[in-house]
Amino acid sequence: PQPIRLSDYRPFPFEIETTHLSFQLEPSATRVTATLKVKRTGAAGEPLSLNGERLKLISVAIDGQALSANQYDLDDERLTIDDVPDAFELVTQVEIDPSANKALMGLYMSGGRFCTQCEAEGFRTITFFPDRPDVLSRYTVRIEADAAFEHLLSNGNLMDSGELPDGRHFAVWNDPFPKPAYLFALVAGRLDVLADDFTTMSGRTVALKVFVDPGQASRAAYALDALKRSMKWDEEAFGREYDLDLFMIVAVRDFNFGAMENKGLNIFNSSLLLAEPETATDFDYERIESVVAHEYFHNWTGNRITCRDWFQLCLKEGLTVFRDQSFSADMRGEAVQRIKDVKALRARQFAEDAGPLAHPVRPSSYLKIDNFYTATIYEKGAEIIRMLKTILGAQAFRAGLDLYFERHDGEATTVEAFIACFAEASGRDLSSFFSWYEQAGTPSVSLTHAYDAAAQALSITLSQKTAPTSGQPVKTPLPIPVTIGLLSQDGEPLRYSEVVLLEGESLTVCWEGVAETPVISALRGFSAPVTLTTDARPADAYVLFAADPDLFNRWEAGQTLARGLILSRAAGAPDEVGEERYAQALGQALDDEAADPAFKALLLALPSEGDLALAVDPADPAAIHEARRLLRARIAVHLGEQLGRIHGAMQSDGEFSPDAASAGRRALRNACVDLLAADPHADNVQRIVGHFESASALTDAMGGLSALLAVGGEPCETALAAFHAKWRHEPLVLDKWFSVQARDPSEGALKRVLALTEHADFDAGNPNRFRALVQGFASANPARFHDPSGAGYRFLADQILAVDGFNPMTAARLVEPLGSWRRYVPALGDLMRRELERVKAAPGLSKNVLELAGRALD
Ligand code: BAL
Ligand code: ZN
Repeated sequence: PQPIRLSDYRPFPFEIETTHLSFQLEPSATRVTATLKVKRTGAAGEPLSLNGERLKLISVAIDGQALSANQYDLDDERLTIDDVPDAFELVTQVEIDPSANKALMGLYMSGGRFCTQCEAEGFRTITFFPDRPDVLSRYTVRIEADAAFEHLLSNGNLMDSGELPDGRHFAVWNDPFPKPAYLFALVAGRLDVLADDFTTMSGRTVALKVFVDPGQASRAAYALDALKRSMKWDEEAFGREYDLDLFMIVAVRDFNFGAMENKGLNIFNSSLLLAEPETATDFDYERIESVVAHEYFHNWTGNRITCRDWFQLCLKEGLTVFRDQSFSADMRGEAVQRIKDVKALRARQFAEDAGPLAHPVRPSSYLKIDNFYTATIYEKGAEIIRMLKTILGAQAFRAGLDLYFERHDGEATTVEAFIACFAEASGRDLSSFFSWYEQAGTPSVSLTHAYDAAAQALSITLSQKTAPTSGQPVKTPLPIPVTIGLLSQDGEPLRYSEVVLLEGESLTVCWEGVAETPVISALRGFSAPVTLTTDARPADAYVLFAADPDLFNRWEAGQTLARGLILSRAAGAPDEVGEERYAQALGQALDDEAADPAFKALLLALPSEGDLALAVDPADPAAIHEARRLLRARIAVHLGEQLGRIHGAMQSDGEFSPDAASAGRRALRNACVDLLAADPHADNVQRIVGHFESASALTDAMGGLSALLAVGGEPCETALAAFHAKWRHEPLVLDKWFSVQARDPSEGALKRVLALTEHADFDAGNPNRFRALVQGFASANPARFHDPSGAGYRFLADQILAVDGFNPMTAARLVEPLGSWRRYVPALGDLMRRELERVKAAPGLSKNVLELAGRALD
């Protein structure tokens, strides 16, 4: 297949002023009639070429005249009409089979209901249309179905509805805002609704409706509350007001994405919408809050202003992630949120950047755009926006964003146009900043310093380097904001934070009046998505760990110390004195009465095995796992009594509340349980069993179950069986039962995972269940995925091939764990590569998997 290239972009030569869709819904034979008002905007003589896949064409007519088959060309991907007037009405009628659609793109059935997912290119499986984001049209949608499909929903405002003969009914929707086809949505079925309203800053009342499976309305209350908070926050933080009279959200169980921002009708994976204390963890509550916000925020950053082409995906995604991260920071505390965001960035994006699937935030070619809904586009895209704010300052940043909203509202635009608004509003030349969008790879920044006590002068030298990535052998220096502060050896502030902008390959700054030998706290708040090495002494990290007023860097100092200790041990040079000192410092940090429990919980978690593997070349997952296990055991022994005490002190919450403070207490008590499992003597096991058995919130039940898996044996098997018996009819909770076993690093986990694929409750057709088991194992269980026999790799390759047959998007997301084969010791890397080769050679492979497997092997 031929790649699509950014450099080949051409505007569509027609405008579609209005789009009228009429749906006659039947699960296996839905009729779709599309009436398009078309006007030529390009050169005379250009044919009209529409996307269309898996459509059974019934008829096509121009201005009321039916076309015969020799008047158009039809292939598997397009309908092309050579000879069309300059302005005309096109009517096509097609038949589609939603019940056979297991790819979950376009119109499909989930739980007996009709629903859609059109981003990026699903609309072309519904009707013939220019399915590209720069063709904006005003939609009217008429839906007709059996009355058993009680709610008939689409974008915009409800214009009409009523009964029809033969037990059928209809609804007509109109969306006054021009939109690209990827934002189209339709839902039809029996649903319960939780309703409320919101008064906007200009005093308009917006009706809010959340639709869920019958009987589940109470589980939507938190999402609805998060929606109202998001609407208010976007008015206050960015001056953005909602624009329709109605905002709807629908939860569906079978969904490839987390959620989708369709205009006025967001569709959510039910795992990111439904929450009650017994059936959702605190992590779920956090995710629901942030994803509800994310999809709502898209109304301005994505919908009102959309992307000219799919290469500009980060224009809406990076910016919207930045907005949802800012919202979450305001809701839940800046430092804790930042640490969580950076952990996720390192786990997913740094790993992507370090392997053959590395790509720029704005890529320049692709086979399937579905493959670019990546951590790089989303999370690194958000980091770029964050750096822009850091470099320009909050005021100029806001002015640039206001200009962007004002200038481009109603348009499909580009990253260049976006950056131009900030350059204009701030008066700064941002041309070098643009390289952040075009250059893949994580820059390495090194910091060295010299202190002259007599002159009380400190000089700091920063330098940068980015390793070559696939297709980009030569890298240019990037503008990197490095926020730096100074502490005294006693941990007192010597100098407050200052942003140093490293623009060339290296830069030296000299600071006068530094009264004593400083401890340097650099890259505060993780001011840029880079890896930092410094010439600091280990003792400095202990000063930062104990006292840095920048809480991100306080946490980071602990991670740096732990990383060093684990990697030394993995390399065969354990530092037992250092490990004791670290455990002791951790104990002191836990005693800090002023610190937030959520922050302490983060301190207790050692760097992940994935994070550690990124720091060595080649990585030996077994050695890393063992070294990390031993450090955890040492901490558990050293702090055992203290951990038990904290666990006890964090117990009583009274009535459950999902707020950040209550969640922080639960996070800390579960972090204690997690560590105590590393020293499984009888008292600790008893405490963990008690924790699991007395859990009323799912966070505690999952924390207990995970710890019991680490302990193993009879208490573990009893707990797994009890959990399954209790929750086997609750799909979202049962997903977690699969996931916790997939992530269990104990020996024997691979055998358990293989057996679970045969379990009656396993369903590869449901992305949530499939990802819980297969992605949980491949991405979150390095110790067992990298089994020296290669059985873990074989399992993953088998699963990719099985699922690719019907859901290529979900299959392709699993290529990455094998794709990183070059980073591992050859004995493992060779086995990984061979499985990738087997996948790539399989007959009938989708373009999605072919593209990623191909890139991984290049
Ligand atoms: N646009 C796809 C889902 C999301 O990022 O919101
Ligand atoms: Zn998004």
